[in-house]
Amino acid sequence: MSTIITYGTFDLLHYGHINLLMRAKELGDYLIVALSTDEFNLIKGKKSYFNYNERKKMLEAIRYVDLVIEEKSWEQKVTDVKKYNVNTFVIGNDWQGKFDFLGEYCKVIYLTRTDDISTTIIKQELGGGKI
Ligand code: C2G
Repeated sequence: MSTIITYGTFDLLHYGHINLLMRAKELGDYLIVALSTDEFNLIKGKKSYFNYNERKKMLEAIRYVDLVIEEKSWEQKVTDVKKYNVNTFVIGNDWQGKFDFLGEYCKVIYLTRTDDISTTIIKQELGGGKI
């Protein structure tokens, strides 16, 4: 069984997230999503609209996702890769190169981000009254 792991906040879930998760799952058999906790989001400088439990519930409903775990720190990735016997680490190419160090433990793949959609765009357009 080939295990994939990816990390993120996944707030205001949208088709860019789904594209990422779908392609990640195509790379193996079992997809783990390490979901940023509300506390870690603050460290990342992010404030999510949905809290951790709400975001977890939505991710667990996605057919590509097999397990959701907490992402609490920048430093947990090597531990996670070992703990879950991960074969491939996957993330969007907005992080290109940032996690190459994981190559010592597993494959590292950066997938192309989906254009013209982001949580920030959604917030700006809704916040600006543009429905
Ligand atoms: N994503 C994408 N296309 C978009 C928006 C997001 O492919 N239009 C991808 C991102 O590249 C990331 C995943 O969806 O792989 C989750 O996006 P975020 O929630 O923004 O993740 P981020 O805050 O970058 O967290 O330790 C790593 C961090 O936790 C990553």
